[in-house]
Amino acid sequence: MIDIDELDEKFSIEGEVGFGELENELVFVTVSNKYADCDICLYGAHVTSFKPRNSMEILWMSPESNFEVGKAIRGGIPVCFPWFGPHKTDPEMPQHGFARLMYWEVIKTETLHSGETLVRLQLCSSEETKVWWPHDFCAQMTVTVGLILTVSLKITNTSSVPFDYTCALHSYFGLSSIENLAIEGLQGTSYHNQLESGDAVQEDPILKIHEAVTRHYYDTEGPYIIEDSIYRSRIQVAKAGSKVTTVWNPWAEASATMEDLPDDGYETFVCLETVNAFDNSIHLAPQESHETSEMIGLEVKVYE
Ligand code: TA6
Repeated sequence: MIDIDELDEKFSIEGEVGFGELENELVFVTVSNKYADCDICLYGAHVTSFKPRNSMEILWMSPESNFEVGKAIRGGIPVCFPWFGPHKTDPEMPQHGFARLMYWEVIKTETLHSGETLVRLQLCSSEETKVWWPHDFCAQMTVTVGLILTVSLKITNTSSVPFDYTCALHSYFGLSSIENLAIEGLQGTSYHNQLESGDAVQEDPILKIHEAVTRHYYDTEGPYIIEDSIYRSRIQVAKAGSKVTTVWNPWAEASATMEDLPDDGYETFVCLETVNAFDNSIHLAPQESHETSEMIGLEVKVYE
């Protein structure tokens, strides 16, 4: 049971950081500073909203998302850990790991000298996590809210034996329409097409999406631009500590089968995900850490 008064007492910052039950009794940290507003759900360490001051919402949330313990939130930035996608050997295990299905603990809030706000959440191994994964670990999700939103997932191996994990910051970006989307920054990179089980190289400087897409781009550094010609927006997505970038849109047929997505939900978002998986799973020796980070900001382009 989360005690909101206790959280407030320990971690609220007047006029800047607060706590409350926002969606169906799930507890959120709300951040508001001179740069932006941001909501982070403690369930999953899940950023559900990032709105730079005087600007549009950057992230997309499904209007039919579950906000219920035991189910994943659809939209925002799901944290996938300690595996990305289906479990390697056991189809009964939750897709994308268990980190997005657990409450994280708040361990720090701070106003930085820049006026940005830092919020740090933590999930460490316990009897509950060991039902799914046998390893001792500590995961920290640091969210820094400024004109740029930085989300950083740091995993530390707190055991005496090495382990491997995969992970993703599975970000959903809002669009006027998928037809108006152009993603820049992937030209010349090879990718695995999960839907056709084949590999290819992206020749075009711009990726446009006209059908279901699940592509895992290898050896990618970023940054990327998500351009929306009707919103006249250019969202820049940069990353660090990640070698794979996944682009996902389910399109109509799959959307219709997903209970937490409207049938036409695919029309107004794209996922551009900061990933470590496949040939780039992370190996951690005892006491070693690795950080996977994503930096998201809006660039306003004036069209002639
Ligand atoms: O990252 C792409 C992907 O793994 C897709 O295959 C698709 O299933 C998507 O993530 C969403 O997964 P979820 O478990 O959140 O429905």
